[in-house]
Amino acid sequence: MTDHKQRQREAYRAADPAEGPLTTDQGVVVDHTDDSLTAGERGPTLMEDFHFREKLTHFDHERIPERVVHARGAGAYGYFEPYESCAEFTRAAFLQDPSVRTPVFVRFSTVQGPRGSADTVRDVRGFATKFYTSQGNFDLVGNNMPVFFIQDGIKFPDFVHALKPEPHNEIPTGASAHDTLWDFASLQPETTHMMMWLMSDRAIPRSYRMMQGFGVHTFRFVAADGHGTFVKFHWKPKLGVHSLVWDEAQECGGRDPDFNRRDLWDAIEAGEYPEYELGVQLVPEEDEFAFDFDLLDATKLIPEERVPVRPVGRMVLDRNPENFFAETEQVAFHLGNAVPGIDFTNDPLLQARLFSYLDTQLIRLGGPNFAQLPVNRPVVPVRTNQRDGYHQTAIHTGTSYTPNSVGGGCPVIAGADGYAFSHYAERVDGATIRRRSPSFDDHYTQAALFWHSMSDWERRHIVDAFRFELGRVTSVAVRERMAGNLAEVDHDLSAAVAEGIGVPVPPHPGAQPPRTASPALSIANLRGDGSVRTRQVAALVCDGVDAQALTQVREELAAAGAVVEALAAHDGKVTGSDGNGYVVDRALPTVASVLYDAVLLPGGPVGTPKLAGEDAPMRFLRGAYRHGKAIGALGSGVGMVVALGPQGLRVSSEYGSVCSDQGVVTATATGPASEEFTREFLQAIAAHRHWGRPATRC
Ligand code: HDE
Repeated sequence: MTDHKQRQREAYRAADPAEGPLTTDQGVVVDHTDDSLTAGERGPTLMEDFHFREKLTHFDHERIPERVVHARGAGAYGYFEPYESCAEFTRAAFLQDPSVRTPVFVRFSTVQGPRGSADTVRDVRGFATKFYTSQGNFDLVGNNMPVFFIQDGIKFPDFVHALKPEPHNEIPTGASAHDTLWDFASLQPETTHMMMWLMSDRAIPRSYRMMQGFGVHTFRFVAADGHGTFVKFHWKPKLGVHSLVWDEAQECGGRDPDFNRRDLWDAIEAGEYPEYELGVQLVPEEDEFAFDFDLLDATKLIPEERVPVRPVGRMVLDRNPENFFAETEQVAFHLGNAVPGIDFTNDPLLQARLFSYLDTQLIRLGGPNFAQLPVNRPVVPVRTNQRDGYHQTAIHTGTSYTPNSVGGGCPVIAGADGYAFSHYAERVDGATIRRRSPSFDDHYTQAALFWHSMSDWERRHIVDAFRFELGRVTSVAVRERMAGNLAEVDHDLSAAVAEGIGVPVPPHPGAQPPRTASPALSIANLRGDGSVRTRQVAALVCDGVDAQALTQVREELAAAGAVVEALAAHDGKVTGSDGNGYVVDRALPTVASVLYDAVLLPGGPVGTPKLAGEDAPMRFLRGAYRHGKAIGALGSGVGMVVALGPQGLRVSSEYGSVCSDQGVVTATATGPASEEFTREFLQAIAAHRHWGRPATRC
């Protein structure tokens, strides 16, 4: 290579260096960037100000089209490592060797809202993982729910048009409670199963770190000997599955629209790396027809009790992106990014996605060269005959066709020796038809399975969610039709919903689906490792706070991994009962109880009675109580709990005794908290929410 070419390449690689003076895009150093070039101090701006024009032009073009769906997202880097070799089922390299870590990038998202919409809306969450494997990139583009709204991808534009804001006024943002979605759902019974999931607490996750992920479709593993096995992918979060309360989720949308994004970012910055276990459900090909549903139907799941989820590895997210746009926005997922050992099935939803993702990147990223963007680049060499196009950054040399002799035959074509991708040779024959398979017909059995698998409180939440959503639908016909669909799932469910939305209870359809349950579907059974790591605890303090109690409980909670913040009416410090100053982490007016998982009331004879008489702390406490969050009260802090007027809740009344009822842990003693208090409080926090709480008088 000539010196000139070498220098050019080096200059290219060194583009955007961190140090040195400001330049133009051409590398010309500029002496001024705050005033445009004008003819005289008050004169017209001159066309020859190339720096001004370049700066503005670039700025004008800073935005790219947001994703049609999943526009709102947050990403993180990490790694995946398998527990053991999966060679028996797949030759995918990243699933072979426990000592090999495969880098990953994950993007979590909501579906309906635009880029700037709130995080805590009722919606499905995207859970898309790019594995940078030694065989090229593998993308597992999943959701936090194991089924989908429709069975055939040709219906996706219809579904998304119905889900998106109404076309005339672009309302509602990020929400599903509107006429067009429910109109579609009521007319398209295949959505029923997914609608049950959408109305469940899964649709309002507490954190991206606390939700499951699912590949949804049935994929195919292919082993080195060529045999195939059907596979469904599952991610299970180490911290368990936890959700918000709907009322809280709505308030959160206003208090902190970035709630889930911030939570992910903060946890990674604090070294609390989110961790998920990858599991697979494996079905031998000979069992393809062993189920009472079709494995190719994405509105169905395989109950875990029927085919257990086999853990195969773990993923840890340990690095935040450096630049949101460059990485989280420009990442381009595609179902067709598959590696040898992982293949597709004839699921018609999956097949449609194989077209759509590549197509969407062309418009979103402005041309065919998006795989060259750093976040999309594989970690293995890329040798193609693809050339040119918008935003080409490679400087190709040599020939660009196969076969060639001029270029020495390069790049050569790999032989059939097993390391190249070769499509699974599935036998296919049939007439060309436009008709759904009758094996996709049953839309209610699994919706009923989901319903009957729920705990009492999950069922209550589902009924409330249907009442909320349909209660916002203006068309009575849609409300009635939807109640009719639900009657096919469970008549009691439809009656409870119908009553809430003011439509007649639909007639009993006669037969009902079996009342079977799959315990693995209930989040009541998915509590994770029971730890309180990263749970946010608000300690309400004021002058005169019991210094010993505050310091001790704070330290004990922190030792267990919880994050405790002291909140007071003002920033700065409060003076403790020992006369020392205690730092206030946040002023109460800047926060709200919805941003915390638990409340600590450390007591103190002077200040706490005053707190009980103030609006802001009591509002904070009332919110936490109403949303079922753990509350720990010591000494005079117990008085604040009593001031709420919880009817029938047991609180500690005897000096020194500890009482724990429905996640409210009280101890009337002053000074250091007992071991029993801390233990009970930690358990209450780990339980996440307490649903049986009696109402309060205020
Ligand atoms: Fe997507 N989907 N999808 N989807 N999807 C997109 O691709 C599409 C489906 C999912 O963080 C788009 O790059 C069709 C199921 C996630 O960047 C688009 C169909 C599941 C993400 C697209 C589906 C998903 C997307 C929009 C029906 C769960 C965000 C921007 C056949 C298994 C990825 C983009 C990210 C994004 C099309 C159905 C998950 C338009 C046509 C089922 C997590 O290509």
